Amino acid sequence: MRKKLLTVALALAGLSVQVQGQNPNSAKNLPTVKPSQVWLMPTDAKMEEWKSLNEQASNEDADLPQNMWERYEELSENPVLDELYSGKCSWYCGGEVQRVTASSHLKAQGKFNYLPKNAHDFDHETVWAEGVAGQGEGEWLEYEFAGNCPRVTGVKILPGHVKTKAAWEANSRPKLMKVYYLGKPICLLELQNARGMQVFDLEQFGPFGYHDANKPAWRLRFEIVEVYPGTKYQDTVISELEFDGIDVH
Ligand SMILES: [Ca+2]
Repeated sequence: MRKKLLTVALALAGLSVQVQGQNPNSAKNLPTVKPSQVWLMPTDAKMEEWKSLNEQASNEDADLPQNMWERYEELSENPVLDELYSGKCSWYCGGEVQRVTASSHLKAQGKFNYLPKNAHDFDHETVWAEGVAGQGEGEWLEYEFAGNCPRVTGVKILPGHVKTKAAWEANSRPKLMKVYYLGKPICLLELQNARGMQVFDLEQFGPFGYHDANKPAWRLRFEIVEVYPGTKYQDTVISELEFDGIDVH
């Protein structure tokens, strides 16, 4: 009798192992989300031109000739520049990220650092780069929000080192990222191999957060699952990872 019970117990244990083998947490079983929009960076030449005009336009004493203003406005219409530098209304009018952390980061080199906060500083030239050997699969960026923070429904990512075309090609960029909410994997983001801002709508899984001061802080994690390899370095880089959402305005 005891032997029979043991056999049943082992059979049940075997079944349990099999069920775990089909764990919904494994990457294959998660829903995949493609970008709803991809906004390409301006060419390097246009970016240099915009930067020069932007500097002149920002100088209060400057009196930019009409044709230069028009050119500045024309270049500023690039959706990535508009998103990062126009100061237009967005989720950030009420939303705020409390902290950005990462599993690792590349050591500073000269005047350049690769800290996680660089992925959320609204500057396309500063970047987070993971700091482990190889392409950084399994490394992650994590964002912490306060309980009263407006809720999040989407993510905008500038993958790779977008500062210049050369930097973008030389470094690796994420191809597949696993999103975790409250520590649980919820979906995979399938990024294009494109030097531009990639917009992911995640309403179907959210909204994330509470918009309630009585609730605790919460986190979203983005883990590198697969990469598009760089031609020169094995460092996987993210220039920006920002949010969109509700409860603002
Ligand atoms: Ca940045």
